[in-house]
Amino acid sequence: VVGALVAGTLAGCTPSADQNGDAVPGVIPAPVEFELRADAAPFPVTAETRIVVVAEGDAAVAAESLGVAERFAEPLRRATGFAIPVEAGPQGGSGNGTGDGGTAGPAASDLVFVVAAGEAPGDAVEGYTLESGADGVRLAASTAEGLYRGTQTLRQLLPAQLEGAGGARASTGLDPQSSPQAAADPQWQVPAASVADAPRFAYRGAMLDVARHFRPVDDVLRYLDEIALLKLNALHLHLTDDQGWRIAIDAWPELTGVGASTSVDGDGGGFYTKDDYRRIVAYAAERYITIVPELDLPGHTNAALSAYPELNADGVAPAPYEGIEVGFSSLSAAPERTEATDRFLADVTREVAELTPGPWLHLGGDESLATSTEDYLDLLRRITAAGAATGKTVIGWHEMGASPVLPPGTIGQYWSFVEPQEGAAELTRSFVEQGGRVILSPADVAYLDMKYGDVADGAAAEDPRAGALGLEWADGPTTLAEAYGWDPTAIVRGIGEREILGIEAPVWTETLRSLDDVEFMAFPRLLAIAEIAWSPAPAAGPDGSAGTRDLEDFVERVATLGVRLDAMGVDHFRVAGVPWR
Ligand code: TNX
Repeated sequence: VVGALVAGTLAGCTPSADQNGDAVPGVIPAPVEFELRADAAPFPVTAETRIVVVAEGDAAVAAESLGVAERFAEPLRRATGFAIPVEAGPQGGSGNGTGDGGTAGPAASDLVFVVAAGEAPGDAVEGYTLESGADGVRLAASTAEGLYRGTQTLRQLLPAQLEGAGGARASTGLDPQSSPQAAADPQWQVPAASVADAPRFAYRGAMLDVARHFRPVDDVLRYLDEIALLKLNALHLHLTDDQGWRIAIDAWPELTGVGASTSVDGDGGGFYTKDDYRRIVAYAAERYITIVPELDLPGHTNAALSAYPELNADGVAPAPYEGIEVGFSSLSAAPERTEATDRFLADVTREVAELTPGPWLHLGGDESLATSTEDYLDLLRRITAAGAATGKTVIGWHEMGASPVLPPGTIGQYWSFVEPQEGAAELTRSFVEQGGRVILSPADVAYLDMKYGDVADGAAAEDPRAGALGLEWADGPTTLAEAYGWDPTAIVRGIGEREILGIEAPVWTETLRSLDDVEFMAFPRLLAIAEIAWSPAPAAGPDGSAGTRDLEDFVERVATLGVRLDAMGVDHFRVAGVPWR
């Protein structure tokens, strides 16, 4: 039987071809255990197919699980034309399984979604198991969240045409994009497979800088859809910077009245009303993604300073800023500004925290180069205290580790290089020494706004954006292989598996004017970061040395997922070294 497996566990899950020579699906991020049985009959999706949801526990869990099933069913209905009803199974608990018209027990033609204690490997909140074959599909998890993550694997096992016109993109209600693949008539089937999966790190994030260039709500919703496919569970919104303040604050209306009018290069302003932000939070929650709002303080504050003279050391509001320099602006630590500054800090942190159901509030702390160390530490103390007073756990860029009085549990976000630059390692360890943990975003591998280092080939060579978009300060351009080839536990001495809350890939938008630009920079490199965040560490070498990931296997799966990105209408750079189809 072993010989019949075309793919084994992570180390050997090389995609292969079925009897027709068609590529079988590869899944990104790679599951912990993944077997595809090419010789076994697949599960056919037909007009009879139902999704039967069997949820143990209270009615809320059942309702939530039905919601997850509905979100999976919608694009499948649209793409196949089949009814695909979602029904509560015998233990569904919502009354659907009894009386006349009650749901019959699961049949071989059904997708059965189970949510019950003990179903996920290790009972992990986000874990799931998946069994598929001719006698049905069984997707099981311990929570609705785990079920949702599992549906993203199931989605990747179905033909890419699932995502085409009328597919997942259309479920956002945003202009659906057709694709060349949408025309073809695919085999609606799930290959025979066994999957057991759970994430390596609890926090798997993407960051979008909506301050340098504002992105409207619909663009953020699209990006949420895209990162959900990769099982990311956090979207960090960089809401404020020198070039714009993008979130309405009732107590300080000119933050957006004045501070949201500009962006880099004068490309127009914009901001989120509180209802806009609530819409983003709700859409993210349906995908089990936590919104992490960032108010970048005390530096990166020209937009706020331009709106309120009383926040400035000299009492004079500066002009709006449309350049891309950093490190020139700061709140003031002067005694005569204390009252206004502390009122500002209390109001902005409270109002944003009130809008945010997630546990985190990111308060920046980076590149505060316009203050003395003494003033910086004084401001940090007041900023983090204001943040903690909201009840949220504070996150800060690693510079915030300079503060010896961080609120309990404060999380540090590391943005130096794979080889830590001056002081970054010490600053990062300070968070752990004070009881917190660390999010890793090493800029030379995880900053998706760095120019592509991959030499383009074929048609890609003619894509002028590869040379034009992005910055280069983080040790030059970054290749897909570099984004994939780093080990989170080997960055900062003393920061190992237990100290790492997770991994995040930021997109800064100084040079990025549209969602297409953002997507182009993020894809495919975000696939690499998502896999590092979710998939197990590669097995150590026989001599105990750190293992390396299988780049060849990865790029094959990137090529497979590329067809899906096309169908979703997600712009991406066809980097050299990937056998794009
Ligand atoms: C550094 S990383 C910044 C941002 C820039 C980015 C550009 C960090 C905490 N600060 O202000 O946008 O580089 O790559």
